[in-house]
Amino acid sequence: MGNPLYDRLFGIHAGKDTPFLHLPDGQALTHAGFLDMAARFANALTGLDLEPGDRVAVQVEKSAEALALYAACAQAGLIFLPLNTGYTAQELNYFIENSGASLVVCDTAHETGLAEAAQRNGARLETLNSDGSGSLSRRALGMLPAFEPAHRSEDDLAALLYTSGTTGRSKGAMLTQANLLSNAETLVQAWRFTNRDVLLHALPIFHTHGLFVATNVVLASGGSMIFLPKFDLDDMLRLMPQATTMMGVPTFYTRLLSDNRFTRELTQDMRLFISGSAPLLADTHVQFEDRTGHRILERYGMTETNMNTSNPYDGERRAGTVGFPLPDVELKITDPETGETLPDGDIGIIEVRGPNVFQGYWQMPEKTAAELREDGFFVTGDLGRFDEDGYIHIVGRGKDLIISGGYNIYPKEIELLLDEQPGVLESAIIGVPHPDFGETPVGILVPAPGETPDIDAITVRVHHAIARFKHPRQLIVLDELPRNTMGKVQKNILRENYKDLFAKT
Ligand code: MLC
Ligand code: AMP
Repeated sequence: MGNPLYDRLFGIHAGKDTPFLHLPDGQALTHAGFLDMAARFANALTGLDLEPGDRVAVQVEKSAEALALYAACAQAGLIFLPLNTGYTAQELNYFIENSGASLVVCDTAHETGLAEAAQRNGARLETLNSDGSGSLSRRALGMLPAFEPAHRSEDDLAALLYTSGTTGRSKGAMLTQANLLSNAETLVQAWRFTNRDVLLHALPIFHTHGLFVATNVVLASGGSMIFLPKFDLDDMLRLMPQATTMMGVPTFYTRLLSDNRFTRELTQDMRLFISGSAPLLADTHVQFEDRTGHRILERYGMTETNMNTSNPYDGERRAGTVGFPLPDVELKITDPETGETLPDGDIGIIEVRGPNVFQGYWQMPEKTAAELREDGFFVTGDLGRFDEDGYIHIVGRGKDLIISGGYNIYPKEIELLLDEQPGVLESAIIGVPHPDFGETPVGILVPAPGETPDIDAITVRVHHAIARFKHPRQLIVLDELPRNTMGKVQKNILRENYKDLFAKT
């Protein structure tokens, strides 16, 4: 039976002394060296009594070892559960409990904070730090650099990725080996990746974009990555001449354009720039072409589906659109009320079906049934339309969601927290335009009768409870929220009133 994910992404590189990761210290790790590291980790994991199908929750900084842990989970048949490094202990407790993780891997700095949550949920706790040290690495170092891959089928789960929801509770999207493999292999073809490509990789590796789109595509094509711990403008400019491709969220592109050192000459050896995870302004697309001569290739995806659409490699890359459905991906635009397919040109909800679409939310059958139709179409919650040439335009969201620098923020989660605060009657979180992050959350608070909410104290509690990127950038007190005749809060009015809060001056 084998192990298709391991065999087709990792095993194919056995024995190759070609570079895979160019690391910040100037060293390169070869494909063979990476596989040795992964096998040692796989031995360490099974040495902890983990068995195929167990969940491994991982909140660690980006490093070669962190990526090897992903490979090790594939090799040992474990379900990889990567977590944003910004999550607080309170948020992590939920993920550990909900997933029933058998092992939690974290930075030594967070070990004490997580010990209780791990113990309460019967999970083991091991550490892995950004420099590769930690208790899990120590175990791995004592192991053999060889591991017989666990038998798995394409239908077995490979990863569980948590994504927040409009009800405020995060849901674990179940992704099979086939979901990941089909998408990686499709994207290699669509974007013409080869073993000569060098990808400038500055994305985090706890999300679909940096982990599956970027890493799996490079693995499937046999190329290499300049593996940066995070986006740093100076590093990007310095290393761009050594790369052939880059993937980024729109903030990467606006930050690059904000620097005069980013020129046509600097990008002359680049073959392809890809953008996604949030809308790329048509203006950014145009400015980028004016400055560099390159047309950014925009694509559209989700945690639940990997990539759905892409602008063409050879044809026109149309600014403000996300291109066409990928091969084998069906996409339709439906009426939000009836679910009926709408005529081309009409705006409706984007639904997708294909080998990329996930299997449902971990142990949440009702939520799965609400979004994944029996015929296999997934209701994305994004609003879109086809233009006359078949390009898909994303024109908005049918779901209450804010995307800040490529990170999703669900207002409901923050509103529930604000509503609990002393002196607060109710609240609304809105997304307003932000020059760097695209959008940023702002909180509107309505005081309980006769009370004055203590904004400083509320801010401290919010900071303790939720990750930094979700913090409202400003809290504003209003006597009441605007409502329509049905009593529904009119967020559109609030968004309009505060749209210039962070406008460029
Ligand atoms: C960091 N901060 C953010 C933030 N990232 N706040 C809001 N939104 C963000 N995205 C916090 C930092 O902790 C810091 O807090 C402060 O904001 C300013 O930090 P910074 O130094 O300016 O930010 P930086 O670390 O440079 O990060 C910005 C970024 C990063 C845009 C480079 O967020 C990033 O790499 N985003 C990519 C996200 C991504 O991969 N998304 C893909 C999801 S998958 P303080 O307290 O220190 O001031 C998906 C599917 C698909 O959506 O289609 O791809
Ligand atoms: P996530 O849940 O983090 O995977 O985020 C998925 C969401 O990001 C989608 O539902 C879209 O709303 C948004 N998204 C991803 N790519 C694009 C894009 N190219 N343009 C606009 N929105 C995008």
